[in-house]
Amino acid sequence: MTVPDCLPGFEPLAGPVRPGVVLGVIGHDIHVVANRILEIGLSETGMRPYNLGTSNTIDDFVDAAAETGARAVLVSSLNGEGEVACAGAGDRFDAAGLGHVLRYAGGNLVVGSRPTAEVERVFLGYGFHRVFHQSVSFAPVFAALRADLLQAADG
Ligand code: B12
Repeated sequence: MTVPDCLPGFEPLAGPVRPGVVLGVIGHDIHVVANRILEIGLSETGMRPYNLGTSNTIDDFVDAAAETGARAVLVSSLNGEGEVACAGAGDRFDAAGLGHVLRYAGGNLVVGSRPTAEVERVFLGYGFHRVFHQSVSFAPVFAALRADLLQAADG
């Protein structure tokens, strides 16, 4: 039996190697389920995941992107620590000469209940390109990532 390289609808992106994507959970947050599923999904949709697991700072994502040449980072926060820990994320990437690296944040990004639009505004202000607060499906994340990577390659 031939095992397909990618899920149907997610054929390999152009280029000699699969695009690298760093993912991980920020802060002292122990929620790992979405992180593990995201890693599997990235592989199955044509990406090359580098999973940092839990207990990361924004600088860990910056360092990993520099070391791997990743084209995107996916930052998870489920317990809400992200609101403090992600502040200034875009500036950290810019300072490392990695302003071109796509930055997504997702999970339960703040402590307690807040309007999604407000949470998105905070994280976009931190320099993330896309924000998925309490989203329910992974497929739109992978579709958006592929579209953004294609657009970045064209631009
Ligand atoms: C399982 C669970 C636990 C387990 C975790 C086991 C483990 N090792 O993973 C245990 C029991 C240990 C636990 C502990 C705690 N938990 Co808990 N936990 C949950 C629970 C029930 C499910 C989380 C889960 O795995 N869901 C399944 C995955 C697939 O979904 P998800 O995590 O929601 O992620 C989705 C999206 O957010 C998105 N996503 C996630 N990351 C990313 C990243 C990117 C880039 C993108 C695009 C998308 C994305 O993708 C997923 C699919 O939609 C949720 C409540 C709930 N029903 O969601 C609470 C919940 C996350 N926990 C919560 C809390 C508060 C805690 C504790 C602080 C409780 C305590 N006082 O001790 C501790 C955490 C301590 C710490 N240091 O972090 C809160 C967080 C509230 C907040 N943000 O304000 C929640 C929401 C419960 C609640 N309603 O209050 N928890």
